Amino acid sequence: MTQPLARVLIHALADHGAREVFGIPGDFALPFFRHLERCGRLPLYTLSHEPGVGFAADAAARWHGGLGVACVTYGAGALNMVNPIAGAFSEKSQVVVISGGPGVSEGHRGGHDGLLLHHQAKTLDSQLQVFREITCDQTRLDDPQRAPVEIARVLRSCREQSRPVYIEIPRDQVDVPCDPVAALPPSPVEAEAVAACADEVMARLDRAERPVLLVGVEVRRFDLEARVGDLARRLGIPVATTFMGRGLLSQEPVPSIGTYMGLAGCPEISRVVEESDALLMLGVLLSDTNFGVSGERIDLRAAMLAADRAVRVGFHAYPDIPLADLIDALLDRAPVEPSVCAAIPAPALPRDLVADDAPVHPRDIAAAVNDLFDRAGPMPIAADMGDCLFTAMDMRHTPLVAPGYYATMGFGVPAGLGICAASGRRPLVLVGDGAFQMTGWELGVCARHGWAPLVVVFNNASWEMLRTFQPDSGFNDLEVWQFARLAEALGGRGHRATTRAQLRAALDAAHADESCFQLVEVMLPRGAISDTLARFVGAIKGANRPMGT
Ligand code: TPP
Repeated sequence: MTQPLARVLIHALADHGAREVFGIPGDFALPFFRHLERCGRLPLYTLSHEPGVGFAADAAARWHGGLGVACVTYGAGALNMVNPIAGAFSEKSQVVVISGGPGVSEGHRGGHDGLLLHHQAKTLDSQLQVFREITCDQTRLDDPQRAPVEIARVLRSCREQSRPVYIEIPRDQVDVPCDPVAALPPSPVEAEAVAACADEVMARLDRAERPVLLVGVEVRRFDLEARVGDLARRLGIPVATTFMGRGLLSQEPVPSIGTYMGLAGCPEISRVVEESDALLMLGVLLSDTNFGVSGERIDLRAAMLAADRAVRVGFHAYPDIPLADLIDALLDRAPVEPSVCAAIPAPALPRDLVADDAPVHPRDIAAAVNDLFDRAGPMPIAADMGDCLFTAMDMRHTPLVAPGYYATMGFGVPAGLGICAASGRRPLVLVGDGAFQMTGWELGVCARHGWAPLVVVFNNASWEMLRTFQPDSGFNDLEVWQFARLAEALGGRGHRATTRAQLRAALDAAHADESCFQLVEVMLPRGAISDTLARFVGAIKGANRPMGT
């Protein structure tokens, strides 16, 4: 039975794993938004600025392992979302961009016969061309006959490749009758290739004396945490997460040794991973941040890597092996009962904050958060780029979303809102003052949607991470904004802490009040940075040193 094209798209999104839509309308998107609201299949959360929409959709996708949907208008709206979608592409997040577009009947104007269309950049296609670069599949729904197969293909690409996709819906096509979308079967996989690959991986693990599992974001993107946890237990292999994968398997009882960060990380963890004689990397992105700036400390040619639907075992390459298929094949070959794992203690985290009048150091924030989690239970964390993310490495292992590789600022607050929508849970948001200046205003939408995140602003009146790279700079100084005072104006409650005693009191008060968002502004002296950031910057400076110095 046919339905308006907009409805067909909404149902297809939900059937492929979307649970909500984030968006900001515009005249090219109004007809689609009308359908979204009336259809009611997916809740619609409007925000204030398109970067926030993109980040929230990305975080929602990361959280529930389904599709995150970002719905915007043509030109001024969609092009405003290029940065978050580029980040989602880099970090393999399943975001669907839906943009309204010029009607099919308007398509021949734009320069040929007179009037240009507002929001148009260079040509009517410019936006599609831009998104071609940062999405893995695209379609413009200008033919209702083909629309169901186009939608099915694009949404399958999003799921299978775990990268963003782009769908443009011309504003005059929204109500055109259209057949429903039949989901495509998974792309075919050669079972014998999977078996051969799993045999080789198992043989290497069996021979090894010091095997280690290093897990990365694809494990979460493809909803494989429970299966990987099972595999680690049955094989009796210790598990480390990458920097990007921090938070993975935090709900699983696995022999965890913490987060690997190479030179930037805890030396004991680095030693275990780097000295492994069979390092199995599952869903790991080979990036500088994941490998503590340099991959040279690990012999990547000897390691085993399953990512991007391919597996590399030493010099052997197996194309077209989805991560889930490999893990299932390894589980088939693993012992049924758990195996003993030689204990490798995870490093101690800061705890037991001394609540005195001393100024606050980022380590104190980690201790205060750990104390809070110990007392009241852990919260999911959304972190921005900046020292707040490095400080999060000293917090208890709990689900975390953060731009650990693409490293864009502005992610933290909207990502926290994405978690609110996607999980119904209250997140802890960590954000620097510089990043808060970019997207912190999105907290103003909390009252409308009934969200009450707990936000901690690391206020050092500085782009401190950059100052660490370049200590003699003046341009990294920021003014001291009164963020706690802004909270009330945005419908929340603010707390300001300058001492460690005030920090504890502020966190406790903020945690106790769930009636609105809470903003705890922690004043930090310039130059006070986490040990992890200090090591990270030191490692980068070392890596960039000219040869021979
Ligand atoms: N613009 C974006 C969108 N992302 C970036 N990563 C940068 C610029 C470059 N950058 C990296 S860290 C940083 C900047 C500007 C400073 C971050 O400042 P703040 O949020 O206050 O955190 P802090 O470094 O003080 O911990």
